[in-house]
Amino acid sequence: MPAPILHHYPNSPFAEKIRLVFGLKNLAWHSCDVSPIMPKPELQALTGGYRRVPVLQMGADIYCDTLLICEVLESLKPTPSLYPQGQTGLARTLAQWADGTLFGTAMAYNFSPAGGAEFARLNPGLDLKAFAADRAAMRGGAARMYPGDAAAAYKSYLRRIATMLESSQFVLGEQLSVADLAIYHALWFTRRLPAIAGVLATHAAILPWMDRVAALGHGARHSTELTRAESLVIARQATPAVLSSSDVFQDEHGIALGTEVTITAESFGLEVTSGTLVAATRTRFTLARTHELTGVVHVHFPRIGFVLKKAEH
Ligand SMILES: N[C@@H](CCC(=O)N[C@@H](CS)C(=O)NCC(=O)O)C(=O)O
Repeated sequence: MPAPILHHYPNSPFAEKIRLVFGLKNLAWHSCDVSPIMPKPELQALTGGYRRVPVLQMGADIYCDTLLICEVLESLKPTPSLYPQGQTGLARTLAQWADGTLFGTAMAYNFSPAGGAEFARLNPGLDLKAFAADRAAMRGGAARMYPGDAAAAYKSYLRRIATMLESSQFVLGEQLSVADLAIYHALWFTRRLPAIAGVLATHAAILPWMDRVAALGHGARHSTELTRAESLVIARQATPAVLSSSDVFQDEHGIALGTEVTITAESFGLEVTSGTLVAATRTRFTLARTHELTGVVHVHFPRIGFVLKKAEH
């Protein structure tokens, strides 16, 4: 089994979610740094186009989106589980709300004028104009929430989260779940901006819970950073894992296995990945594709949040 490689950057909240999964499961992993803005030629050589962060690489298997990465790491090491027994639907649904609604609201709050100025102060090396232009292009013209609306909604959501924590250690009870990690990563970015982090202290339960989640740590991160070029060599020297024969093909699109297809995120970062559809299970798609820098790789996406189409020739 090849060691997991996480393609990420330090400031990425979604990457923090996965770093904490490594901590929860005490997994060994390699880190490979990605630029926070385009261009990202090495990452896109691996994914075929998808540019969001993080991406998990296991040899010549490339897993996009934290929804899927969590499932992959859960199969790699089932305990401690991200999905407590009897609460799997609730944990996944709450995590989806957090990754979508809560995260969008938190980021609009974080990049309101005071938070944006603090971010600029703490990241003097970052070209802020290029960063803002990159994210505006990723939103594809969709507006970000207005600061006042974001502040009001964020405060309501923090009240709700605090209520969930009134009588238990974690949001769904005494066992941590994927919902804690999804809620946590949105708040984590706010906490890194001291000028606006005070909002997290308005409810007594939130910061101690954040400390409990942070205490998971990041697992056994290899002490040496993998270079982007090395990650490509690893892909080239590996062969994609054999697809499980027990996975039932589920066709919802009228697209047979073996068809040339494209996969695109539903929103935010619409770069297209194309390849041959080699698996379509209940929950994920797998494309086989070839790039001169990687050889044949399998790129995996969750169904939820992604659009599958036949390639146009
Ligand atoms: N649904 C995706 C969202 C990932 C996401 O939006 N990541 C942010 C960073 S936290 C991103 O990719 N930003 C643009 C970039 O880094 O290029 C997931 O769960 O992985």
